[in-house]
Amino acid sequence: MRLTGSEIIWKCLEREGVKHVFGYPGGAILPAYDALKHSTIHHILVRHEQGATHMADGFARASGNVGVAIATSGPGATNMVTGIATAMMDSSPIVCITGQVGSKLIGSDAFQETDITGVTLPITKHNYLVTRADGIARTLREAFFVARSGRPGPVLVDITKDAQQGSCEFDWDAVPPQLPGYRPDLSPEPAEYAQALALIHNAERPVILAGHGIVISKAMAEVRELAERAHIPVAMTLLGIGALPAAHPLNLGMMGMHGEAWVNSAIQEADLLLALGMRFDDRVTGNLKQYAPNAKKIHVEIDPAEINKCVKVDVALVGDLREVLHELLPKIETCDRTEWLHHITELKGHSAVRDIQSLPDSGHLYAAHVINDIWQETHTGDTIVVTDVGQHQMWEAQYYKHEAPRSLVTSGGLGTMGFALPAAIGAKVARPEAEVWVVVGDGGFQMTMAELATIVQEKLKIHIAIINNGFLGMVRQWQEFFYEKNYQATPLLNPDFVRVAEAYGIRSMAVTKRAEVLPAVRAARQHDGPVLINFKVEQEDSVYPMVAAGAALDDMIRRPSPLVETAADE
Ligand SMILES: Cc1cc2nc3c(=O)[nH]c(=O)nc-3n(C[C@H](O)[C@H](O)[C@H](O)COP(=O)(O)OP(=O)(O)OC[C@H]3O[C@@H](n4cnc5c(N)ncnc54)[C@H](O)[C@@H]3O)c2cc1C
Ligand SMILES: Cc1ncc(C[n+]2csc(CCOP(=O)(O)OP(=O)(O)O)c2C)c(N)n1
Ligand SMILES: [Mg+2]
Repeated sequence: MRLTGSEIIWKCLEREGVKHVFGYPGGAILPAYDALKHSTIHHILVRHEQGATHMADGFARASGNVGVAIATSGPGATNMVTGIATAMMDSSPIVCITGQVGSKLIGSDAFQETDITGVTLPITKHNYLVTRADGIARTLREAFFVARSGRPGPVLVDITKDAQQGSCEFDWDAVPPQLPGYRPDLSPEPAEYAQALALIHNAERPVILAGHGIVISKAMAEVRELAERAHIPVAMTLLGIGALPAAHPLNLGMMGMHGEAWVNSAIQEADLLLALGMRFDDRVTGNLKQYAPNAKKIHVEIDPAEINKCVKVDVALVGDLREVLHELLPKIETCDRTEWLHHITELKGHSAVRDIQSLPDSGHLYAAHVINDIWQETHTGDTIVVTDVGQHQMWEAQYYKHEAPRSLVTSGGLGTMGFALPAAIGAKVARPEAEVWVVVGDGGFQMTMAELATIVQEKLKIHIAIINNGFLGMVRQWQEFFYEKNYQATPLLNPDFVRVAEAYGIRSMAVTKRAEVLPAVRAARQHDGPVLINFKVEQEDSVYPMVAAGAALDDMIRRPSPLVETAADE
């Protein structure tokens, strides 16, 4: 079949199972847009190319399938950079397709020419420049293969205008991926399994560190079986949340900078850390010199580059987590860890810090109340919470108890403000039957709020909860703790978010009191369309506990008592 390069692009996407793409047109990608009319694929017009990449990313995180974003050359492509870096840091599989100036013009500073493969080299898993129509099919097949296999990640395919306009024979089956140097299928040696088993069976105080890789490899059932069989408590990374249900008795909660105190203490006291699909981020370890000093470490990880990168380990099992656990599980013996589990329960008892929840209603509204009430109303259903970055993100992780994988979508590694609203659009497109809640700060919301128009144009029922504290709250917290309350550039003068939403035709309401939270959440759920709720919360609350940067993991700043309240009631 003879087709143009543009037609081949859409045919390839269809063959990859793509039903939706997120994009924004422009000169160098216009031939591809012209051929869209022949395709069954639904194109979602975004308001900024950063939004397209976060939508593709949110789509991927909510579904496990590859998300696709499309942009023109030059400014269209460079607007994608933040979204690509976000996906790269969190191993999210997206394919970004960009138009490029004609191949004969490359290097001439042609109109809207940017060397986007050069720009994105360090923030993509792989990228390509295609200059001929007959290179498009093979490249796109490889791009999808690379994005979704092994450790997933973003792949960018830059296609020149003449490659889109040219034509050639299209034969999908004739162009399988050819990547002889790419080895996503490593597996450990028998001796390494034996070492790991010996460490697990000899440990008295083991802790599983459960990471994002569990969700990526779909190893939830295997991890649960391992924990239950060997009676090992499980600590979650931010991106591992949902890998084991929050209500599971062995689930301790989140570790790290804003993790639960008893989790961090248990890690520091452990004699074995069993790290499953997590990469020892600095938010997770605290000071590396003082990290889990008495623990042997086993690292199960698909990417050899992660082994001994931050934490030196005793045994590394390099391979797909699910496959590795299939090998290990039959050999795991039941062990009695009653004493250790009892000790952790005691640690828990000593550090009851969730005081805001149990306080009588003082007239002040805390973010914790809002998150808790959203959780109470929505957690029994198929709900996806998409957060932005900042204090509200940490409160969500602490107060929303996630029972299912892919029910929390959040930017962990890059910590990209502006992620939530577009990522929620991607999540809703991926799983239209799910209830989608955006939990976003007043700062981050303003970074990508233009995508409200995309929500309306696509008729998506998304619930937006702005946790409005009038501050770039997380930065204010650092200024409070470490810069003598010198609040430079953190107080926000905000627009009236209710009227902003109304301007887009989105139903909206403001909430200032605790008693109003549940009714507002219920009203939003019942409304037939998107809803924005502006929750005006305590302005100078902080996230506790907190491990200061550079401090040991169990050296935590705790909530001062009695609770200090500062915001004036309106
Ligand atoms: C404001 C803020 C505060 C934060 N505070 C905390 C905090 O208190 N606690 C916390 O935990 N995080 C925190 N984070 C997030 C933190 O920065 C990291 O993003 C997070 O800890 C990473 O979790 P992870 O290692 O599980 O996931 P990733 O970074 O996604 O790593 C996943 C790992 O799994 C591997 N993998 C992928 N697929 C497979 C497979 N099939 N088999 C085996 N391995 C696989 C990958 O190679 C990778 O090494 C915070 C972020 C922000 C923005
Ligand atoms: C794009 C981007 N710029 C700057 C930062 C640094 N930063 C991290 S949290 C934060 C404050 C977020 O404020 P807001 O969105 O209001 O959320 P809050 O912390 O108040 O809940 C800032 C500025 C970032 N993470 N991302
Ligand atoms: Mg804020």
